[in-house]
Amino acid sequence: MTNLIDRLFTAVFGNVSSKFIDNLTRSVDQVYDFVYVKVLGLPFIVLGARQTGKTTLIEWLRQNVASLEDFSPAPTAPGGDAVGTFSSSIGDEMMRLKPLRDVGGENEMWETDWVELFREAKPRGIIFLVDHTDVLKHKDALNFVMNMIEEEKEAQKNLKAVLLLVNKSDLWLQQMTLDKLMQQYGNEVKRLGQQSERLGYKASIYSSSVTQGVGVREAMRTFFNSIRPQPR
Ligand SMILES: Nc1nc2c(ncn2[C@@H]2O[C@H](COP(=O)(O)OP(=O)(O)O)[C@@H](O)[C@H]2O)c(=O)[nH]1
Ligand SMILES: [Mg+2]
Repeated sequence: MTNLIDRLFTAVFGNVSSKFIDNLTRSVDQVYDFVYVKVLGLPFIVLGARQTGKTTLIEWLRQNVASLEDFSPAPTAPGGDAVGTFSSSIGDEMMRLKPLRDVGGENEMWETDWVELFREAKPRGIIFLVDHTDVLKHKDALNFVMNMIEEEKEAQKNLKAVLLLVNKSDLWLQQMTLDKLMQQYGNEVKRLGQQSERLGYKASIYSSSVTQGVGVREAMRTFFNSIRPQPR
């Protein structure tokens, strides 16, 4: 019998095309990638520079999604009201996103740029992952994402949450608070707050250590509560 979680969990890993990277930065070693994820019918994307912990986060989610409040995958959940209706309404997008017949759930590489991904997936949420290094690189990419949200009016309508997850706290939280670290992102944080108010999505900033399991459950719970369909 296939694991219920596996059936309710889709993750497509992809590279960001070189065109996108050229636009964002001239440096070859600064590579970005993404994961497109769908849990219980709710699509979201995880963006960020390589080595920030995206794959590790997806693995954490796969193992822990059942323990996130409101996301216990009861056997009836896929047919249940809110989620079921929602799933069927994004059916077409899913097909277009997965032209390679069967992605087998994970590890299927898919090349695109973030704008194309955002346009196609119309995600309910974006998780933007950074760590304590390379602040300039992360700021660049974060600004790019906010521009993208601003410009893509259609996809923008579906967006309910943006989570900025500052990962690897086990490596920096002893020396620095999250507030202190975020001071380096002052303009971006301000812009995120203003944009979220104007466009009506929930912006949040959390620190986490995905490998140590610190802070990640709380961040994910907040994020999922924001992207799941709210009862009218
Ligand atoms: N110290 C520390 N390392 C982490 C954490 N999360 C991920 N890593 C490590 O960072 C490296 C890159 O992680 P990965 O998930 O492959 O990053 P991705 O490129 O964004 O998918 C791996 O060696 C992970 O074990 C964390 O919270 N703390
Ligand atoms: Mg990865």
